[in-house]
Amino acid sequence: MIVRRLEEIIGSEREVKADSGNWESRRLILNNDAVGFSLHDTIIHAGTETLLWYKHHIEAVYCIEGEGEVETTDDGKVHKITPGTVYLLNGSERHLLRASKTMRMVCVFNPPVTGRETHDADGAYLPGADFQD
Ligand code: 9YT
Repeated sequence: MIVRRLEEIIGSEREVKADSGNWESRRLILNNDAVGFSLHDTIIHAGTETLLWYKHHIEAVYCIEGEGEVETTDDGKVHKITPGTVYLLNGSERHLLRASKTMRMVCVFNPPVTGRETHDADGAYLPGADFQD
């Protein structure tokens, strides 16, 4: 069994901050834990808009604090996000994530991220296979 606490992750290499300053992601479970998913506690800062497009990953995003919206860019559909809302990117949807109040999200990625991915120009993470430990 593995036990980790957010307080150990904050300020460590498992805490990743976006270059844009829009979000930070505290990676609780990563690829090298070898369980088939990664689990992140992510903060999306108020007043930000982020274009994301996970072409190689499925992501579930569960809001536990704050308020915002997610828009799928193909069809312009906008979904309000409040605590208790989950959205599941099961179709590689390109999307815009906006926070009106700072949001705290629990994110699960399959395949798991390694912790070293950076978003490319499209807002995608490269496949984990390129980054195996
Ligand atoms: C909700 C979302 O996709 N935010 C971007 C960061 C990502 N969740 C991550 O790497 O934790």
